[in-house]
Amino acid sequence: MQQMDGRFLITGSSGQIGTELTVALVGRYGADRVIATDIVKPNRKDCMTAALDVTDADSVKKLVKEEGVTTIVHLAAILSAKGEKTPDLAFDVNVNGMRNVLNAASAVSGMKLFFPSTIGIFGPDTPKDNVPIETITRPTTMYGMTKLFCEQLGEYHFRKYGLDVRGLRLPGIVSYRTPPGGGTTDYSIEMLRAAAGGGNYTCFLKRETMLPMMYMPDALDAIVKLLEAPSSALVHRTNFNVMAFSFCPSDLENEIRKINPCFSVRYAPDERQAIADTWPRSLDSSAAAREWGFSAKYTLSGMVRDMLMNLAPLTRKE
Ligand code: AKB
Repeated sequence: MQQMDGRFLITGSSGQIGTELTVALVGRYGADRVIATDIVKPNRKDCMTAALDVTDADSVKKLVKEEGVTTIVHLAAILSAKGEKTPDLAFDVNVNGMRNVLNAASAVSGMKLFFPSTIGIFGPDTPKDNVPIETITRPTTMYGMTKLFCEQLGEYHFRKYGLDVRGLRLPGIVSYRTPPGGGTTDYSIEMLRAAAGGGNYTCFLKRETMLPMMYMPDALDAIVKLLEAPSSALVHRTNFNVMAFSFCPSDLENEIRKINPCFSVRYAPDERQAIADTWPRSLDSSAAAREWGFSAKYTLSGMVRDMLMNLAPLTRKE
């Protein structure tokens, strides 16, 4: 178990990444070191839990102060597809939530803050392949615009108040424990769930839509590595590009078919296609590798095998 003073506060802990990252942090630092929060009090027994609305500045400040929080993992956010349906909510949760968390964090000396940014901060003018950290960032979605602002607001707190802020631009994250909600890359998980349940799938993106992706164990490993990196090693702060591999829906379909030859996908792109069309195909993750040792272990075929094996018993229960 790693030694640490103070506690982790996780916002949005009931979401796709939060449910698994909470388990990882409890395993690494101990149950009494982790407070899992979400807008509805999380239903879990492995650590302390609380209801926390990140748009309520006073509640965020109070919890941080009263519970001796020294690291905030700020995951609460509205993702791309949901953000286009509810832009005001996305603005409120993503921008005001981040501002409240940053203000609470900067008021405590020695505080560390992690938050995920996204490939959504890129836009149609960004080059498509091997995209560097510094490039044209003109997102066209509310999600992308708010997350780009979060990166910049984080940098502002680092420069102005010395807050130890760290952030990653995550690609699509594939996982089986908690379904994601409201993302554009969610098709991949839906496809794998359909295959594991013995059904076929209608995909909301075109078969050739190539996007950068990563399997959850590699994402958790990346977050923990970035959190634990010595501050002095970080040249970048809130905008590390990371990805494991790129695939398009038909690559995933073909990979599933190697295990389940009867599986088939129908392609019926909807409004989420326009979001995916503005995102890059691949990212240059070399700064993350150089500055804090990022590496991803899973390949597409390894991920598909592991997903189908783990989803089979879960989809039987559903
Ligand atoms: C989404 O699809 O909105 C997210 C993301 C790529 O940030 N998974």
